[in-house]
Amino acid sequence: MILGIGSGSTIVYAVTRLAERVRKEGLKIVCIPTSFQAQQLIVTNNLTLGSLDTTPELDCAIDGADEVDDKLTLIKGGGGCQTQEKIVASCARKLVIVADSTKNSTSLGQQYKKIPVEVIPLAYNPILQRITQKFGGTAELRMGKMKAGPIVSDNGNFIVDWFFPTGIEDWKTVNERIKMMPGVVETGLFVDMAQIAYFGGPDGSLSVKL
Ligand code: DER
Repeated sequence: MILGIGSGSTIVYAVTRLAERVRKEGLKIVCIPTSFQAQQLIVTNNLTLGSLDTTPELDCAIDGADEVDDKLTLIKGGGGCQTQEKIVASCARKLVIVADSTKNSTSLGQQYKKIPVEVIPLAYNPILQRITQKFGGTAELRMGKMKAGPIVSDNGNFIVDWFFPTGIEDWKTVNERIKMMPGVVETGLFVDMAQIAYFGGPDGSLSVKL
């Protein structure tokens, strides 16, 4: 199997379990990373590291999410990795989301209030203005906590966080219009990409959204 490996904290549990099964069952799996973090996760778990250069068609990708609505529209990018995550997910026949139950919403914005947008550094200020002028809400450049200045993505870009207003339903159109803004690299809106989402509850329960 050619398997995309997402980024964030929840994926760590999935990769740990995957590595256990590969060891015990001798599964033949090539893992495609979606970030430097995912690459380190694959290597430190002694899984086979692959790339889109050699295997551009994946059987499946497993990833986390910041929020999942009832149409399986996702907000991703809480960890600033949405660009490579979306590329890898687009190459996979199936995108499987693993998250805790706090990510499970009926509509976006109930629990997670922002949409990350990766932008070319030159364009961050015009995009901050344009997004809020066109769609409302507020937007800010994501600043580092343990690094002076803005955070820099794995691709050398900035992240703009758009705190969107309530009432938006047509995420497909919003996503397309933001993507068309000069300087936007990728949004954290994953529309019509995921086929299934598994949510783990604090009591160890499991719920599934299809
Ligand atoms: O940055 C990302 O897209 C991550 O996958 C994020 O959406 C989920 O991270 P978490 O599993 O740490 O909540």
